[in-house]
Amino acid sequence: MATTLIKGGTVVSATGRGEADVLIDGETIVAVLAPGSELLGTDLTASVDTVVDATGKYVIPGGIDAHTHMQLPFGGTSASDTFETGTRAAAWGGTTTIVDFAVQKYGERVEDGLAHWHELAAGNCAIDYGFHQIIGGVDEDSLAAMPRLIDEGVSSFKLFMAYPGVFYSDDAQILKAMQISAETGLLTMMHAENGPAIDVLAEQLVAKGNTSPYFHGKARAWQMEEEATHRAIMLSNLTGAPLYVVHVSAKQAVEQLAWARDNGQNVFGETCPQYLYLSLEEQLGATSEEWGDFEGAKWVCSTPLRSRAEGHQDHMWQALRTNDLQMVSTDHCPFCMKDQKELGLADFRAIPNGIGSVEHRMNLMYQGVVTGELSLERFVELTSTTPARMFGMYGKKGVIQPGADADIVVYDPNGHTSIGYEKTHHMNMDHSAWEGYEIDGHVDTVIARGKIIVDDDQYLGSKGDGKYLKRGLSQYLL
Ligand code: DUC
Ligand code: ZN
Ligand code: ZN
Ligand code: ZN
Repeated sequence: MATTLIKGGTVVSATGRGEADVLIDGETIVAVLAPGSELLGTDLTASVDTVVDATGKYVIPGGIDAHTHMQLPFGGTSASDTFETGTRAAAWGGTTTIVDFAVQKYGERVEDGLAHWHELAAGNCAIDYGFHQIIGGVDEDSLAAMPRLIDEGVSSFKLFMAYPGVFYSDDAQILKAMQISAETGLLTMMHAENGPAIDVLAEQLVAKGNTSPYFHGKARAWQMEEEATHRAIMLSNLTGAPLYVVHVSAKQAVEQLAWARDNGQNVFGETCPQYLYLSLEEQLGATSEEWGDFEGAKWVCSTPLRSRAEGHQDHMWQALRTNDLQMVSTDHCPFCMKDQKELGLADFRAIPNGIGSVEHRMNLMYQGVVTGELSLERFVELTSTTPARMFGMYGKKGVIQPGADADIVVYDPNGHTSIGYEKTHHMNMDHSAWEGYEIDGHVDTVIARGKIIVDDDQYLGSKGDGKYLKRGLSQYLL
């Protein structure tokens, strides 16, 4: 097996940092050594196959993006990244594991939905991948199938309180699914927005001629997120189901989660880079020669971007520091403007929802370290260690220690990354939602299960490098 030594860097974990060399044998980390690369008197530098010089750089566990939607069918089209293009873009940005959402459509067998997702991903991924299961139709069959997901390595499922007629679950369905969650340890993931009420607001806006992308955010008001988050929390309280609320963007929803956690409930929340950096005001102001005020469609996602004047973004950063929110994922769900987002030119309700960020999450979150919003250790915890624990991968993933998979990023704090469509863009989209972002930091080397897949701006990976990850139960279960 090939051996690699990462030498001279500062190894960072969720709990601390220190200068150390990391020895990799094949796919696995075998030692974290005091600086100097000597093991029992042997100079390793001379005896390994490859030496990676990490002097002056951070050596961090590879990013884990636990919320992606490659090829998700949505609004008559499908998310534009395949597993091949999306995982390659992820690798470029220092993410070495994704957890994507397999879809059970209404009326479909859960097993068939999952099998289809395996077909889409198998042999196509640059990095390791796992699945959550979207339960798009809670009924007797899907409820019976849910416990069997655990044997398939799928230890979490997602329900939608939004999107009536598409993926939606009502309270009775949520209650039944949560009872199974409580019994089995399957983690309940919730898209918490009051979909039926949102649909009424959206219809009323469109009837008055308010059809532009900005009104997507007006219809999906923060009250709709707060209310649904509270309802999910109370159903979790009643049933004892562990609850993970995805893509939290409203400060009032964070307050619900904080309240529940302070009451001793096992509930968790994730936010995404778009809710930290982007705002409804910027979306309203967005215009271009090509698209006019439809430019704002680039940032149509759900939950929506929130008002900066109302302070949501600042509150998200704060909640990441105080552990009211525990993770940052992307909700990567890319759509091109041409032929996809433009389906909603006349009516914002027909704009496919989603932003592509899988390539940029690590850099965007590192920028939070630069600006003093996060410590370096908290950055590692939010982007890798907690995702690994939350979704039953810790030990193999999320940590640099002997026995762990050698998923490692050498990150250069003195490097620079300019984000934009013509620049560092590998996602299969015709624009970037992050145009013009300048990052004080750079992903220099990416190692996935021992293989160097990105090295100094060269891509060395290939499709099929990534393997399916059978996940265990959440390591946050009580
Ligand atoms: N939100 C999005 O922005 N896209 C896909 C699904 C979702 O809930
Ligand atoms: Zn969602
Ligand atoms: Zn999502
Ligand atoms: Zn470089």
